[in-house]
Amino acid sequence: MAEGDYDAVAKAIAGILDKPDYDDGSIGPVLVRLAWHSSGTYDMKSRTGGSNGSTMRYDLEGKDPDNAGLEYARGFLEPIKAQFPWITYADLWTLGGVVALKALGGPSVKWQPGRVDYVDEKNVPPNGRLPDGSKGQSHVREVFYRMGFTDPEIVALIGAHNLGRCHVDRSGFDGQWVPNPTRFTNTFYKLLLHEEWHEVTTKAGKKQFMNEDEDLMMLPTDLSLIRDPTFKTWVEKFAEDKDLFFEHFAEAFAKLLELGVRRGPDGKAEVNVIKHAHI
Ligand code: CCH
Repeated sequence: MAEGDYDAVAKAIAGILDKPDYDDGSIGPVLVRLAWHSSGTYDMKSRTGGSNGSTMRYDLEGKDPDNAGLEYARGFLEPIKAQFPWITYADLWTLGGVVALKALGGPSVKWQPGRVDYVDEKNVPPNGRLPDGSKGQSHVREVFYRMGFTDPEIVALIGAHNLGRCHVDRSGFDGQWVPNPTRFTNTFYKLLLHEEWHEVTTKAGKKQFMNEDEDLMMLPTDLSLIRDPTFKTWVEKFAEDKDLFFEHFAEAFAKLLELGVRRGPDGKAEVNVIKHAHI
């Protein structure tokens, strides 16, 4: 297989997405989450974190409770890494999300290779940079503004909750957002607006919201998208117009995967240096 043939890698990833004995029959949703969590550590001010470096390989980030369950996603991609040893993990994990999204009916997302794998754990970002589902709109804004996103981008990105589910043994939250969690559409926004949501406490003690039939759920952060008037205008637009949602999502997801990736003339990304305090 020719080195640098990313189309071949993408095809191989597409070939392993169906997995009847896992969750809802597809590893796609957890691959999308891996791509997001590997990128969502970015801090615009210090220019640290992000998908470059594949720092989740190191325990400090890999064992962050916010990343619980992503060891499955990383494991699912190991056979692909074995088949194409020249691809970096940082490129593989982001490409995995792009391939999964498309295969599950989502938009095509622009993706570029060139991320490197850091050779030590010096530049692993600290825990606590990813959003906490128990919180509200000011927390959501704080976390996503730190990455450099705008309100419409935030609402579009969280629309990824059209896919997959919460696992009580991973995050403490429990259930799925939409009836078909392996088909990427704008159903999440429609349900946010049109279902009646009431608060429940999960077996793990987390507060979340359920619809009247108690077969669908929302996180407090999801509900904040209709409690905040600016967010809500975007929820309404995306609920009404799937194409508009897809356009916004594709742009914002591509931006997410590029955060902190500064390529040199050779196409390879530079190291995002975390300055450690001098003691
Ligand atoms: Fe998410 N997400 N996410 N999410 N997420 C969870 C699952 C998925 C938050 C919390 C959670 C984004 C934004 C947010 C996915 C994609 C994205 C879970 C359950 C929690 C909790 C984990 C478990 O138990 O397995 C919070 C909070 C925010 C923002 O406020 C963004 C942005 C994206 C992608 C663009 C996907 C996909 C899943 C399903 C994973 C699976 O395993 O099925």
